[in-house]
Amino acid sequence: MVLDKIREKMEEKGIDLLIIYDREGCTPSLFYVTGFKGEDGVSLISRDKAYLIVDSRYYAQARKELFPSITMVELGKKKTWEMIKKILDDVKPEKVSFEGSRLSYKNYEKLKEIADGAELLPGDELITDLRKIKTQEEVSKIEVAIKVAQDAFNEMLNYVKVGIKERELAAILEFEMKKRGAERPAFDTIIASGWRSALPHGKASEKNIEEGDLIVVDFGAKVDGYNSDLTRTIGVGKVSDKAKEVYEIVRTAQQTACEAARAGMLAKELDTIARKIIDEAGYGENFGHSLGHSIGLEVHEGPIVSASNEDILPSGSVVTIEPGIYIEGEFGIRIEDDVLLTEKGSKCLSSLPRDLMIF
Ligand SMILES: [Mn+2]
Repeated sequence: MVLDKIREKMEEKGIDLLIIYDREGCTPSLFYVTGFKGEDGVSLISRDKAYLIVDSRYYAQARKELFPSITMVELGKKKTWEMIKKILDDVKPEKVSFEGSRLSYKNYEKLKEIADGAELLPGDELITDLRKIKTQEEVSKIEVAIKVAQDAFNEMLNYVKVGIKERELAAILEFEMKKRGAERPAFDTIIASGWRSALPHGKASEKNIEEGDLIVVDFGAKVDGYNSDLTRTIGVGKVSDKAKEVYEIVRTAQQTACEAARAGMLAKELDTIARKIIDEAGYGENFGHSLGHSIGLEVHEGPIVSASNEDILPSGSVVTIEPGIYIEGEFGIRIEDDVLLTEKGSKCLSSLPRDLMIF
C-alpha cells in the first residue's frame, strides 16, 4: 500500500529509483516503507522491484518483519555500497532520489561515485507527504502510546512530594512506561520544577522538588514504533496566586485551540488561535515556541503547527497542541495534548485532566 503510493509519486516526478539509507536508526522511513525494525539497512525501491539490504545480524529479524512486497538481500561478505552498485547496474536509473535530510554528505559522495551519471535529487517528500496522513492502524498505535504514557503518569503522581529529585520522578515515570509496554521513552523526560519550569526544555535534573513549586512534566512513550507526547504542569504545596492565574490563561488557550482544530485549516491559523489568547492576556513575549507539531514514527514531524507555516493541516494528521507561558526566574506552565484532525473537527486522543493538580 505505502509502496504503491510511493511509486505513484516516483512516476509523477520521473524518479526511477529511491534509496532509503538507515544507519543506527537515523531514518524511521525504512520501517515505514519495509516493515523492518532493525537499525541498519538500505532499501532500494525501483518502479517494479523493492529490496532491503541487511547484514547477517539482521537476516532472521528481516525475514520475520519485512512486508511481502520487499525482497531481502543478504549482504554476506560484500560491502554495502558494492551491493547498492550491483542493484543500480541492474536497474540503470536515470533519476535517483534519496532522503536529503538523512543521507550524510559522505554517503552522498559515495552514491555520486557509483551512480554512473544518473541525476541525483533529494526526495524526502516522497515519504514524508505520506507520513503526514495517518492510517486508522497508525492512529490506533498512537492511542496505545498515549495510554501507556498516561497510565504511567498517573502512577508517578503517587510519588510527587517535597524533597524528591526531578530525576527520580523521571525514572519512576520511565520505568512505569516500560512496565506497560513502552520500548522506551519517546524522548528524555522533561521534569522541570520551580525556577527550572521556566526552561521550556528543562530535562530532569538533580534539583529537589520544593514547597510551592510548579512542575512541568513533558513525557511520552514509544510503543511499536509510534510516539506519544504529553505535558502537564502540576503544583506542590502553596502555589502562588500569580501562578494559578497564569495557569488559567494557558489552559484556556490550550483548550480553545484543541476544540477549534480541524483538518483544512492552515497550520498558522491554529497557532494563532492559542497565541491570540496569550497575547491578549499580556504574556505574548513569554510564549516563544510554536503551538505544536505532528507526531507518529517520530516525536517531531511535519506539519509543524507554527505561526509561519502556511501549509494546510491534512485530514488524518495527529498534532500536539502545547502552548506555554514562561517567566524567567519564577515559573513556567505548559499543557499539551495529542489531537487527531479530520474534516469534521478534532478528536483529542489524550485524556488527562486539565485542572491544576496540587500535591
Ligand atoms: Mn511536544
